Amino acid sequence: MRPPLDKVLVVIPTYNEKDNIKIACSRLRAAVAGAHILIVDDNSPDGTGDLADQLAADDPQIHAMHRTAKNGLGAAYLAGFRWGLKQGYDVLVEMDADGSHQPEQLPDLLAALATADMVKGSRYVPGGRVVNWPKSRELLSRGGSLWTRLMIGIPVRDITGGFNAFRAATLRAVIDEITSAGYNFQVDLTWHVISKGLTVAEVPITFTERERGQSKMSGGIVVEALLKTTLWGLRYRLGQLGSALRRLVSPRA
Ligand SMILES: Nc1nc2c(ncn2[C@@H]2O[C@H](COP(=O)(O)OP(=O)(O)O)[C@@H](O)[C@H]2O)c(=O)[nH]1
Ligand SMILES: [Mg+2]
Repeated sequence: MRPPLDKVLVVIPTYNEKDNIKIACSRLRAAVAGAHILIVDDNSPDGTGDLADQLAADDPQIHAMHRTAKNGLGAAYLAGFRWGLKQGYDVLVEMDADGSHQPEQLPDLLAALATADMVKGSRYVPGGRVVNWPKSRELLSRGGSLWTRLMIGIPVRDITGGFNAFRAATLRAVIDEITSAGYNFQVDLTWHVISKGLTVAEVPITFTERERGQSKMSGGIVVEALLKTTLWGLRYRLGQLGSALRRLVSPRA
């Protein structure tokens, strides 16, 4: 028997999202009435943290966590996940604050979790779409996914996607091994889940570029992702080579 999937926590990391966070929360509350929301704010200078406190004061299903400095999306998620696991949620979800992920598609992710350990909202499976993204960003994302697929050989199409749902047990199995602070966090999580022999399902989503506020994507984030996936890939491919050589030397081993 698989554990229940009733108690859902959506973790939303924020840095300067005062024009977006309220809309994201109300859309989420309308789309999945039972879900709780945890806003993890990194001391945003624009006052997003105060707004998160107001939202939490007005709605018992909304919670706010405050961190002292901008330490990357991955670090914010890890803190949010740890809180959620301690509170006993069955399902933990990652979602951006800026409207890129559609809360109305969360029910599709949750439904797919019935038969998977992790579900990725995917732009690059049939039915998935990207709206209003500059060509350069799409190229970076598709190129990053392809590079990662080639390097670490896992069959996930949208490996950098950030609209994801996890069973609590899945996160418990990997959380202490995740080291990426920036956007490579998404690759890190997916790769560790697959390495444990757990299943990842991809469901199509529509990703829409933000209309308000600014992206926090930077060159440093890209470099972290490139270096890490290449390193993991080399390690993985060397491991494969080692096993092949061992089989050659002693074919029955
Ligand atoms: N707490 C926190 N949130 C962050 C940080 N960097 C990005 N975010 C949030 O992560 C989500 C995705 O970031 P965004 O800038 O939209 O990235 P993009 O969609 O790849 O351009 C948004 O909700 C951001 O506010 C960070 O360092 N700390
Ligand atoms: Mg965004």
